[in-house]
Amino acid sequence: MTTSFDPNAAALPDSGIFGLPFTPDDAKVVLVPVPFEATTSYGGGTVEGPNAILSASKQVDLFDLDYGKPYEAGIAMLDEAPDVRVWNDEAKHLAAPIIAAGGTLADPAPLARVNELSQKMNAWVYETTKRWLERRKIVGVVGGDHSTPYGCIRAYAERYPKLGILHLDAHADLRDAYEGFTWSHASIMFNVMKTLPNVKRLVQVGIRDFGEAEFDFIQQSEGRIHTFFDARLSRARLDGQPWREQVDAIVDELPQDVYLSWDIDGLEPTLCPHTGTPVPGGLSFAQATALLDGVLRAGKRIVGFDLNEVAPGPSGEWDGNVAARLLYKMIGATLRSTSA
Ligand SMILES: [Mn+2]
Repeated sequence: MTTSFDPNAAALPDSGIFGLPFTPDDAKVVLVPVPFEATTSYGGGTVEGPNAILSASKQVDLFDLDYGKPYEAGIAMLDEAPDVRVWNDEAKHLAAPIIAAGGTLADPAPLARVNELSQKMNAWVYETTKRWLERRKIVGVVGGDHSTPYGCIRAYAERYPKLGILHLDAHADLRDAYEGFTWSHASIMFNVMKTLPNVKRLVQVGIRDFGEAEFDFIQQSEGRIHTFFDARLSRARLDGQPWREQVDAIVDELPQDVYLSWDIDGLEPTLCPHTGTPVPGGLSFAQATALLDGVLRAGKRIVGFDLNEVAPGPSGEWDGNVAARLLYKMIGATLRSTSA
C-alpha cells in the first residue's frame, strides 16, 4: 500500500475499487469483472454491472463494523478483458432472435455459435481464476449475468474437492439449457451439478421462481441440493421463527469449504430494481449479511465468491451502490473466515 493512502479520505478519481491504491499483484483479493450477458432473457444491462459496482464502490466506507479493515489485505479489480466484451456483443446479437422466438429457430447455426462464445467466456474465466489462485489470491467474479462464474466455480472445485456452494438467488438456476442455450444464466447450477462432481453440496437461499422440472431435479438430487425456498422461510418467520435459527439451519447443510455464488436478485427487488429478472420477496440487506455471519459463526471457511446480475438503472447508481456494499461484506467475511 502506498504510504500516502488515507482510508478516511474521499476516494481519488484514479483509484481502484473501493478507492484503494492496490494493483492485483499486491492485493490479496483479486476481482475478475465479466461483462457478459449473452443469454439474458428479460431485462438487460448486467454487462455494465462491473463498471457500476466499481464506480459506486468509491463511496463505501472502508472501516466495517463487523469485519474491521478488510481493505488492509488489499483488494483490486482487474481491467475488463476486451475479448469478453467482443464475445458478449456477438453472442447477444445472435441470441436476441432466438429468445424472441422462444428458443426455436429453423437455422441451428446461431444457437451453436452462442454456445461456442459462452464456452470461450467460461474458458477465459476458468484460466483467469486458476492463474490468480495459483498466486495465492482470493478470486471473486463480478458479473455480468449468472452464467459468468461457471469457470470460477470450476477452478475452485478443482482445488477444493469437497466444495459447498451457498447460492443466494430468486431463481433455482437449475434449468437444462434454457431457451436452447447450454450456458444460460438460468442453467448455471444445473451445469455445476452435472459437470463438477467436487461440488458436494448446493445450498440455495431466497429461491422463489422455479419450474416443476427444477423442483424435481432438486428432489432427485438425493440431498446434494438443499433448497431453502423463500416462501417457506418467510412464512416461518411470520409465525415467529427467528432468522438466526434459519441461518443456522442453512449453514448446517454446508461442508467446511464454502463458495458464495450470489445473484443480487436473491435480495428484495427494492435493493436491485434494475436486475434482469426481479421477483417479489427475497432477503433484506441485514438478512444477507447475517447469513455471512452465520457461516463464520459455524467456523466454516469461505474460499471464494461471485456476485452477479447487477444492472445499473437509467439514472443514479442505487443498484451499484447496494452491490458494492454487499461485495465489501462478502470480501470481509471471506478474509475473516480464511484468516481464522
Ligand atoms: Mn441466478
